[in-house]
Amino acid sequence: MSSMQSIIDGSGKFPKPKDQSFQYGTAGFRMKASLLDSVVYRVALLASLRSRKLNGQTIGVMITASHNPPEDNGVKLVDPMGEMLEASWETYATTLANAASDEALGEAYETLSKDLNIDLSSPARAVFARDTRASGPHLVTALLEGFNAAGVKHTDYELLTTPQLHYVTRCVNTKGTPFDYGEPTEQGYYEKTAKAFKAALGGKKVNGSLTVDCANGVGGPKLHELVKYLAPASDGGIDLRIVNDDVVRPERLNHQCGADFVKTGQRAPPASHAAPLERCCSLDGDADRLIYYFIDKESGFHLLDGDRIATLAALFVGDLARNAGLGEKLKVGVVQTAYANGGSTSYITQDLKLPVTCTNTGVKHLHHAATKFDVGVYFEANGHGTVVFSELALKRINKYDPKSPAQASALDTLKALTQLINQTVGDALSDFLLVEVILAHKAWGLHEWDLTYSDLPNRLVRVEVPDRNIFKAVDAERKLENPPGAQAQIDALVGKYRSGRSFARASGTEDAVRVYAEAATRGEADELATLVGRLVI
Ligand code: 16G
Ligand code: ZN
Repeated sequence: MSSMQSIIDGSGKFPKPKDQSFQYGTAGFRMKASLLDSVVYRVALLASLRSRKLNGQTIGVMITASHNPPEDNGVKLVDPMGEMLEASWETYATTLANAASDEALGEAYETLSKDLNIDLSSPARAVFARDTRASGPHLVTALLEGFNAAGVKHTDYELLTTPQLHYVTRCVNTKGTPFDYGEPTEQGYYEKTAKAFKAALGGKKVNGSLTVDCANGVGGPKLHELVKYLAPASDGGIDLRIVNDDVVRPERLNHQCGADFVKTGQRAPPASHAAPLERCCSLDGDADRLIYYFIDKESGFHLLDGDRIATLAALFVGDLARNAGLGEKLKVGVVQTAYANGGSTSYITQDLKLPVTCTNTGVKHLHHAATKFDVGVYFEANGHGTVVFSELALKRINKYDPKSPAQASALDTLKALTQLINQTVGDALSDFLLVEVILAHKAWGLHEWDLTYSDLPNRLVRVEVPDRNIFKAVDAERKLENPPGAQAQIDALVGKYRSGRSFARASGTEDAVRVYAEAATRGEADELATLVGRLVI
C-alpha cells in the first residue's frame, strides 16, 4: 500500500465534520473536543511535514485547551527549539484541517510536500503529551493513527504541562550539542528546576508558605511531583500548600479556580480559602500562566498579574547584571502588549529606565520580540511569560570573571536564573519559583511587591459584533485602521479622560471585539470602556 493510500485510509477513521471550518489560531486549534478528531489526525501529518522539512528534527505536539472549559480541547505544534510553530506554517495547518474529504486531504498533503520541497521518504520524529482532560486519550488515538500513516517515529510523554512538553522538545533536539538544554524526561525537568531553585536562592530563605491553586489541571500532579525534588523549606526549598489539585473529576478543571478565573473575576478561587495576607498564586489548566494575589482585610483583593511579574523580574535581573559588573554588556528589555497597564509601562521606562517593546497579543509575538534583547523579559497581563537570555548573553554570563565577592555572588544568582527559567515558553511552575527567589532576595512579601507602582484603574469589555473581521488593528493593536473613522472617534473620547487610554481589537480566539480602557479613576475607566464599546457595535 502506498503511503498516500495509508494516509487516505487513516483519515477515513477520523472524518472531517461537515460544514465545520478550522483555523490554526494564536493557540493552535481549540474548540469542543468532539469536533477535533480529524484535526488531530491532520496535525500528525503536519508534524510529519515539519519534521522532514527540518531534516528530521523532533517536533512537539501538545493536546490541551489551557484555561478553556473541560469539554473543550485543542492541539498545537512545538518547533524544535521549544518555540511555537513558525507563523508561516499556520496556514498549512489550516489547509490540511479544512481538506473536505479523505482524498482531498491526501492531495493537500502531497501538494504541500511538493511545494515545500519535502522528501516524504526521509525520517520524521515527534514527541507528544496531553493535559488531564477526559477527551485527551481518545484524541491521542487519532494522533497515533496520523503518525503511523505518515511514518513518524514518536514518543508518548503521556501527561505533561504544556511548558514541560516545550522543554522536552528542546532537550531532545539539543542532546549532545553545545546547546544541550537538559535531560529530555519529566524527571530531568524536575531535577534541573529544583537544583537551579536552590542555587538561585543562594542560602536565602523563602519566608512563609505559598498557596498554589492548580486550576484542577495537570499542574496539580506535576507540582506534587516537583515537590519531591525540592529541598526542605529550611534548606533551599519552599513550603507549599497545594489546592485545587483534583484531576479525578474532570468537570472541575478551571471551574471557579485557576489563573484565568482570578484575573478575569478579580477574586480568589472560593475553594482556596485564602486567609488575609496569605501569599497565593494560581496556575491555569495547562500550567503556562501564573497570577499572584493576596487579600488585605481593609483594602480587599490585590492582584499581582503578568505585568507585575514582568516588572519584578526586570528589576531583579537588571540589578543582578549591574551588580555582577555586566550592566553594560547585558541589555535588559521588557516586552508587553497593549493590555499592559500604563502604570507598569511608566514604572519600567521611568523608574527602572529599561526599554519596552509593545507587540500584538499572543505569546509567539512577545517571545520573538524578547529575543531581540540580550535579556528579554516578556509577560502578557494574563500571566503568560518568561525571561529569555540570548546566546551572547549566556556566553557573557558564563565566561565573565568576577572582580569582587559581591560580583561573584550576583553572577552565581544570574547563572542559576538562566537554568531555573524555562527559556522555551511561559512556565507557571518555574515562574513562581522565580518570583519566590526574587522575593526571598529582597526580603519582600506580596505587599512590598505591590507597592512598587500603582496600576491605573482599567476595564476590559467583550463586545459581540456581527463580523469581527472588519476590525483591523495596527501599531501593536493599539489603533484601528478599519472601519474607517473608528480610531478618530476613539481618540476623541480618550482625549476627554485624565490618563485616558483605550483600544479595540478583534479577538483571535472568540467571535468578539475586546475593548480595553484605563483612566485616572475607576469611574472614568468604566465610562470610557462603555463608550468605546458602543462605538464598535
Ligand atoms: C491565546 C494566547 C494568549 C493570548 C490570548 C488572547 C498563546 C499560547 N495563547 O490564548 O497568549 O493572550 O490568546 O486571546 O499565545 P484573544 O485574542 O481572544 O484576546
Ligand atoms: Zn495555558
